[in-house]
Amino acid sequence: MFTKSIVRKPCRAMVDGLSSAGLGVPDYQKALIQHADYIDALEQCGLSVTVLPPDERFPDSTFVEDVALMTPRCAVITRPGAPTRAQETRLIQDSIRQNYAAVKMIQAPGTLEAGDVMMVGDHYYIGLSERTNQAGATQLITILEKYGLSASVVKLDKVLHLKTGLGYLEDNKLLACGEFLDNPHFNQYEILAVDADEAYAANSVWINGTVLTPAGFPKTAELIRSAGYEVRPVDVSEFQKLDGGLSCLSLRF
Ligand code: CIR
Repeated sequence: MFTKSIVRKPCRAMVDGLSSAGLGVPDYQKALIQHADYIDALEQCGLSVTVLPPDERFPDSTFVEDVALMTPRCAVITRPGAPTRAQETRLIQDSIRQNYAAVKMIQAPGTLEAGDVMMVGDHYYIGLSERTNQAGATQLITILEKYGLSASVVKLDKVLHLKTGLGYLEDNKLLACGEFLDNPHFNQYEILAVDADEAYAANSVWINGTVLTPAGFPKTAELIRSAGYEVRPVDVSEFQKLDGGLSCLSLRF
């Protein structure tokens, strides 16, 4: 169960955020409304929500998931591979330290964005991507092992982050799309296959029994519902324009 979360309000400069989606420029006012709805959804799932202020220096800073990994035993401040995001870790440190006694850091030459890290109980899958390199993954594995946790790496082919195409829904159920559908790393899970035309919805998030899904992806919502979960759609279209999914918008712990 999770009890807390941290989010950061989007800044006006989000219109300059990194994007490969080809969906146009986000509408800032709409993004603010969607972000407020997202906070509401977290609260309805039983989480307290710490809302950090927008920071105009960092267009992508609303995607807080990438800059820290929160485990039940320690937190890890990452080292983002995207140069424009590298300094975001300085913004998040205080709020992490307020919540954790044990805080570790990924160091150069390692890079790691926690959108590439998926927690499955005490095991963590780390995606090797354009943002997360082997050195970053190796450091994270060493840190996690020190706390009695385990980790393994998965090489990514197409997606931005590991959790762009995967969402662990607990109870051995794994939402998966594209390159992850027949990946032997995930053979042991019951795969809930997301259709290619709803790939964005693979980034759905289990929170205390409810699954938050992006609004507008009815087949995936039904897939999750028929697997026995309560589904709570949240409209995050303006964040999708920046390649950001539901999970990217919060740290949950
Ligand atoms: C970026 O490219 O870094 C942002 N525009 C989107 C980050 C999405 N984060 C995530 O998937 N965990």
